Amino acid sequence: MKIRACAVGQILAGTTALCGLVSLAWADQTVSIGTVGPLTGAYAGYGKDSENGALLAVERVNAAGLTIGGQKITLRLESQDDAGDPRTATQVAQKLVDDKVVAVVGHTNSGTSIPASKVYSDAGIVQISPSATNPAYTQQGLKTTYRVVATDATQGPVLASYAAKKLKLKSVAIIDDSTAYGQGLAQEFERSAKSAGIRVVSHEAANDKTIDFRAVLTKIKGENPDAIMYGGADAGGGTLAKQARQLGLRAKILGGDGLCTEKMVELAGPAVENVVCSEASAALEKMPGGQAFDTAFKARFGHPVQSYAHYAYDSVMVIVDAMKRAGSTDPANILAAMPGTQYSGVTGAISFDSRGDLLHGTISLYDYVGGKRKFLDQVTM
Ligand code: ABU
Repeated sequence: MKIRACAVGQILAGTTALCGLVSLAWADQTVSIGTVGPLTGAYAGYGKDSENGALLAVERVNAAGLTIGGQKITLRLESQDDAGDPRTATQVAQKLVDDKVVAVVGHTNSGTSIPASKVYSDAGIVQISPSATNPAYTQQGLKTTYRVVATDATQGPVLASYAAKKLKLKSVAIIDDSTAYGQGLAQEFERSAKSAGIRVVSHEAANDKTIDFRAVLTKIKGENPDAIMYGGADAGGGTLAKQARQLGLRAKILGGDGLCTEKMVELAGPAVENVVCSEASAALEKMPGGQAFDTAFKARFGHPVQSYAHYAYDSVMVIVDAMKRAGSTDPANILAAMPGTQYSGVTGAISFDSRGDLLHGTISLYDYVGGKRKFLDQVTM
C-alpha cells in the first residue's frame, strides 16, 4: 500500500519529494463521476449549463474535503459530449463505463438518456438525469435509472389544466419536434387538453432542427386557435414564437421545460411576451438554496443559471450522499444505497420512488414580462 500511495502522490503533486512524505500514509484516492449531455449542436446550452452545475458541485465537495470509509477522496469530473444524438449517447456512455466512472450525471435529453440507460444498467452504474422528463426513461425496469425532475406525465396535464382553467383557452394547435421529449410532452398535453374541454384543431410534426415554421404557421393561422402548444426545445420554440408574431398570429405560445428558459427572451424577441410555459420542478427563486446557488454560480461562471445547472449540482451531491451512506465508492454499493436517499438539496427534498422518479415533484408555470421570465403558479404532487 505504501508503494501505491507513493505513486498516486507523485502523480497528484508532480514531485518526487512528496512521494517520500506520503509514503507513510494513505494517499488520496481519485474517484471519477461522469457527466454527459450535448456540448455541441442545438442543445449545447442545456448541456453546458448542466456540466457547469456538476463541476461546481465537484469543486465544492473537494474544497470541503471528502472522506469515505476512512479514505480521503478527490472527486474528478469526466465530461462527455453526446451532441443530443441517441447513437453518440450510447458510444460516450460506453466510454464512461470503460473509464471506470463510479456514477453518471446525465444525459440531458430524454432521447439520449433512454438509449444510454441500457449501457449503464449492464455495467451496474447509477445514472441520474438532471433534466430528462419523458416517463419512459424510468419505466424500463432498470435499477440504475434516476432523475431529479418531475416527468411529462405530470407536466403535460398541469400545463393543459392551466391553459383551460386560468388562461380560459378554448382551442389549441399542437406542433412537436418528433423527439422523445417533444413528442411525448405534446401527447401528454393533448390528452389532458381534450379532457379539459380544449379543442385540438391540429397536431403537426416538425423536427429538432426545424428553424422555418412559416408554412405550418400559415396553415395554423387559418385554423385560428387561441394557442399553439410546442413540444420541443427553446431553439425551435423561440423561432416559432417570433415567426408566429411576424405572420400576425395573436395566439398564446405554450411549452414545457425545454422551452421555458432564460434564453427564450433572446430567441423569441418581443414575441416572448406571448409565451406561457412550465418547468418540471419548483422555481429556482422558490427553492431552499436557489438564490444562494444562483449567486455562487454567477461568481464562478460569469452568468446566471440558464436551465438545468442546479439539478446537475444536486445530482452530484446525491451520488456523494450515497457514497457516504454506503461507506464506499464502489459502483455496486452506491447503487445499493440509492433507494435510501433522503437528501435536502438546492432544488428541495430529494427522495425516489421504486422506479427512480422523484417523490413529491413540482411543476411551475411562468410567463415573460418586460423581457424577464415571471413565476405564475406551481403544483406539487
Ligand atoms: N425535459 C426537457 C429537456 C430534456 C429532455 O429531453 O427531456
